[in-house]
Amino acid sequence: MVRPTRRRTVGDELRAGRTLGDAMEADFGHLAAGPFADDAFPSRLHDERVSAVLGLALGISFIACFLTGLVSHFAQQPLSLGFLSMPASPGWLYRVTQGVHVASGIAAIPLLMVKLWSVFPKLFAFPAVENKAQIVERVSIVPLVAGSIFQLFSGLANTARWYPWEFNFTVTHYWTAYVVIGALVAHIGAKVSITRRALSAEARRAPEPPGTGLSRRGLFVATGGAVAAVTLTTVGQTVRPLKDLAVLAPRRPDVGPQGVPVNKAAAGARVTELIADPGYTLTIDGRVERELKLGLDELRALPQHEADLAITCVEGWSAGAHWRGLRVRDLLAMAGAPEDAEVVVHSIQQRGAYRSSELNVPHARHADTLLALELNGEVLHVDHGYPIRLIAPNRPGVQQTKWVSRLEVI
Ligand SMILES: Nc1nc2c(c(=O)[nH]1)N[C@H]1C(S)=C(S)[C@@H](COP(=O)(O)O)O[C@H]1N2
Ligand SMILES: [Mo]
Repeated sequence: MVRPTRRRTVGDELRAGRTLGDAMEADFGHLAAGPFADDAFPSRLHDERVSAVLGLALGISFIACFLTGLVSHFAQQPLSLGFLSMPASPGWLYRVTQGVHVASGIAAIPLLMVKLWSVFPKLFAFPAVENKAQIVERVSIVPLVAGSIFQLFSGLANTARWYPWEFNFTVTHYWTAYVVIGALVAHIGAKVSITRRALSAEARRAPEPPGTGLSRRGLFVATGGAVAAVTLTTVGQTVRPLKDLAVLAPRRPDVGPQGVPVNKAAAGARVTELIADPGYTLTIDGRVERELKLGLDELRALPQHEADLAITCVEGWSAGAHWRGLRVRDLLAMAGAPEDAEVVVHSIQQRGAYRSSELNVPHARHADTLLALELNGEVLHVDHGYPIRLIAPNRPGVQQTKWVSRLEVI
């Protein structure tokens, strides 16, 4: 009598000492079809070394983007978080960190696309996991991929001032950054040994994977070319010598009244009538010995100072310009403000997020922190903040308050 052989189950295989992956394969392998079949993704570029090299490039750009993003975030915190406050020099620092932030984010877009393409067959891997540790690794892919796509898309949209959403961009972009970096650290931890192997000198010398079609080297050249193309066509928004190449940048750093771009025009800020008032005055009050109210003629008669300073918009463009006006520290001294004065700079603008900003002590005391009356040799244009605007070194553009009407010493 022939006893029917019982089908061996995953449990039998595991008891026989097989790994989870092999046991699944033995029991269910015959079901693997369509995208789950071994030969479903024929390109030879779904390859360990391709994924590792792209992963390394992406990791570097994400970390650069994250750290420079933190600089920008902390630069915009209120004075009460003083230990995080920005120094006033070197004057070019924020321009560089914010330029790197936006450029590394833009460069990451083609990198992420190619990386996702190189690894996407793993979504259909059969069996889905080989061992229990992989469950954690696979689940952490969800916040990593979803968060990365969200950060790059929302950041890019922000550079174009396009807000197709209801949430607050800065808050959401900031907190999601931690989700992505946390998931990235977990991912690097899980992949560190594979990555080491795939990036080793030996793997570099190894022949191209078998098959036809684009080679690994060809893919790297094409991806590098895409990164170079998106960088060179946008970075001119902040790197002046490349301005003529910046065909994909939302801003050209030399296009605007008096050769400087404008973010919020006087009409949009509803200040046109307020600034045309002949009785326009600058008030200096708060923690001062004598409150001052100075008319425009009085301001123009005071000693003027000149400085070359950049406006660096958080959106990624920056423009250097020549400014002339009053040193804030001279005005503070006139009013008898204490040495450790911090200042809230108020605009005459009645509504809007950026109608005031704060000066910490280093900024308030810096010789180049000006209330400017002139820009590039002319009286300030209304859209640049006529009659008076703040301009100071090493500071995000959102804090370069226009149409200033009051310095409140605190
Ligand atoms: N009162 C006021 N000041 C403001 C703004 C504003 O909306 N209102 N926008 C800020 C932003 S976001 C930037 S980038 C700079 C731009 O200055 P500009 O228009 O002279 O180039 O002004 C800043 N000062
Ligand atoms: Mo800005």
